Amino acid sequence: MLDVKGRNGLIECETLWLSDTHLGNVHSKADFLLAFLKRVRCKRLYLVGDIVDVWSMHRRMYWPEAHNAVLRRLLKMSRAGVEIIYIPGNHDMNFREFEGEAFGNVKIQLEAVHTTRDGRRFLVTHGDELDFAVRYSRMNRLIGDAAYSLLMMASRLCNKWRALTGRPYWSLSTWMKSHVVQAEQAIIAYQDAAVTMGREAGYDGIICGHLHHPVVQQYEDFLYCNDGDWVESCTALIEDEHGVLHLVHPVEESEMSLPRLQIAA
Ligand SMILES: [Mn+2]
Repeated sequence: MLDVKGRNGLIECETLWLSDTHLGNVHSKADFLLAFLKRVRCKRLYLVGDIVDVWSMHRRMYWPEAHNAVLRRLLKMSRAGVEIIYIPGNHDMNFREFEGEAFGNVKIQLEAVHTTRDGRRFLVTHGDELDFAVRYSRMNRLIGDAAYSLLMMASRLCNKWRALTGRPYWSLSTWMKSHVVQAEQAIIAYQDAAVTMGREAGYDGIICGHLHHPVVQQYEDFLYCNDGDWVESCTALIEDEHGVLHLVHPVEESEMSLPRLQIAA
């Protein structure tokens, strides 16, 4: 069983997957991420892409102390013996040229194969290579860079107003993505493409990020996992001592409240 000792207790797991932290982007929820990292203990950590948002820093340089604190925390985990595998995504694709290199205990790989404690083999990849599945869909326009920034801005304003009026945190883009039919169809197309790719390569499942749409979903004998992001949903994926994968939501509802933990299968 997953060891969760209360709201501020430690979260102990075998493996942790994080992606789409978008450090360097004004919308990154680095404070929440740092609070989560201080609570979690794992043996292996996969950073599944878009960890540092190099793209957004081309437009605007943004690097507050909290973003350095996250990197310091990751290095501390690495020094303490956590094996860290960094799989660059599309926003940090500059680091793909370091494929096969290691910075201390941090290994850079384009993808990874993870075997769970119960012997299942998962392909771990950021997932932007699956964009072809949604290229012509409305989703592409929705999460297109400019539109996405605008949406995030609207969401921030909305939440400022909600905080001022005592309402809990609410994710506009999460709401939009799940309410716009075309976006839903695009997510389905993306997931189907991920399942097909993983299945044809002989894996038992796939673990990716990129979509900012956290979910653990069974497709017959194949498991699709998306670890989410730290821009909107603030989620991570963990493997417990039995090899079972769980999506964790350490931050919920109120941006003002302390991180809270919820577990979905
Ligand atoms: Mn991405």
